[in-house]
Amino acid sequence: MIRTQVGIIGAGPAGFMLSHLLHLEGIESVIIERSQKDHVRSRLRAGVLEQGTVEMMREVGLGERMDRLALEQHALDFRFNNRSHRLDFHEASGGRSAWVYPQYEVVADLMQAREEAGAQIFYDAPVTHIEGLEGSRPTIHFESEGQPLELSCDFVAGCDGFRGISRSAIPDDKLRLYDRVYPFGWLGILADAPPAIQDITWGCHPDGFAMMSIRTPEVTRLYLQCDPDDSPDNWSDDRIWAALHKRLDVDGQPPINEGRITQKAITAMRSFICEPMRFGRLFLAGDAAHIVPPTGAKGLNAAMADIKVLGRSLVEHYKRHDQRWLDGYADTCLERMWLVQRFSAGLCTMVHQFPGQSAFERGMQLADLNYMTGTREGRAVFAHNFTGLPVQA
Ligand code: FAS
Ligand code: PHB
Repeated sequence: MIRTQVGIIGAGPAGFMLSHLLHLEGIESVIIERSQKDHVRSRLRAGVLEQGTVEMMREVGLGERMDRLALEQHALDFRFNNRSHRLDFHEASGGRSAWVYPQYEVVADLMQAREEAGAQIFYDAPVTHIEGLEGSRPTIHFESEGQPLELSCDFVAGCDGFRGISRSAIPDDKLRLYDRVYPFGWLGILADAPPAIQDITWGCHPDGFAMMSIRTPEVTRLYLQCDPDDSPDNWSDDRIWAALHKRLDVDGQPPINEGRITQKAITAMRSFICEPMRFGRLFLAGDAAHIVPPTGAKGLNAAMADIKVLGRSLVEHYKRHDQRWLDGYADTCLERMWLVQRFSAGLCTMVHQFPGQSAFERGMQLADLNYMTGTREGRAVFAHNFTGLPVQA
């Protein structure tokens, strides 16, 4: 039987950041991860960090490489009615920004920090079940190198993502699940093509949504709204570039740059949230508790916001024997997460074309886009949400 203070299921951004935060406070943890280390490191996923996530990385000593490589973003260029509508969220938020710094870089920084600190991390080690959550010493059962192992701990952090096991450890009669599945997905590509402009660009076109985002000065991440059941094999490079030009190019702006496509994948769209985020000594964080459509770039950032609260709560327990933070964890995270859900779902509805959408609904979308980009109040609401809502921790 292995013993620790906090057992962490999942070596994604949430699990790694929690383990790092606890280590900085002298609190022990063990991470158990079902995938192999290389797979954990190589997953593409998110690309944009909110101001609060960047500040958190700096506060925990992980700012140096990020500040060297991250690309600070001040605006988002909305394209509709064949025009560019630049929304300067830096100005509209009183100087807050968003940064392009891909999730795989965040994970690499966290993984390196934990390994340098000698963290105990089990890779290729699926958790099979958790017991004793309503007692004082839960046990996490997992497999490593074909052998069943057990981890005894004070608390379990369920950082195992949407398809993890920890949420299912909460009895059905205690769980309330809220779900919305969208009738479209995103075909995401990575291209060796420099960004045409330095702002992330959204195309809100009658053919469907498109985005040009940035990864490095030489590499762009591009997305096209597509059928959720579509296959990347149906999208030749020519078809991809034709659709991106049609949805993103407008008068008065340089057309998007083409280049060698190095990655193609389709992501489904979903809004999901589970209540409660705590059961006994189990605390859910990140995608284990909630999913947002990637439109608002909130998935990774919402995970980090949960961890900031959970880290503070565990420190208050261990260092000051104060239970109030742990007792308030779920409510604190859920209050903020419902606002993040609202922003992400609202953006998703505003910029995508829905099957069978009426002309009136298209009119409403254009009215929302004009209000959000064309008024000081609309820009302020977008900026407040896109650069990141405050975290109570
Ligand atoms: P993660 O899913 O990152 O990590 C959970 C970990 O738990 C995984 O490593 C998994 O292997 C492990 N695990 C699961 N079950 C286990 C078990 N039984 N035992 C042990 N380990 C187990 N967000 C954005 O903001 N912008 C985007 O553009 C974006 N694109 C995305 C594209 C895709 C295809 C996906 C899937 C997600 C995307 N997201 C995006 C959201 C994504 O970034 C998540 O929000 C983020 O990874 C959440 O981090 P974690 O909560 O740590 O969960
Ligand atoms: C991304 O670069 O992956 C990205 C950028 C902005 C968004 C969503 C995703 O709103």
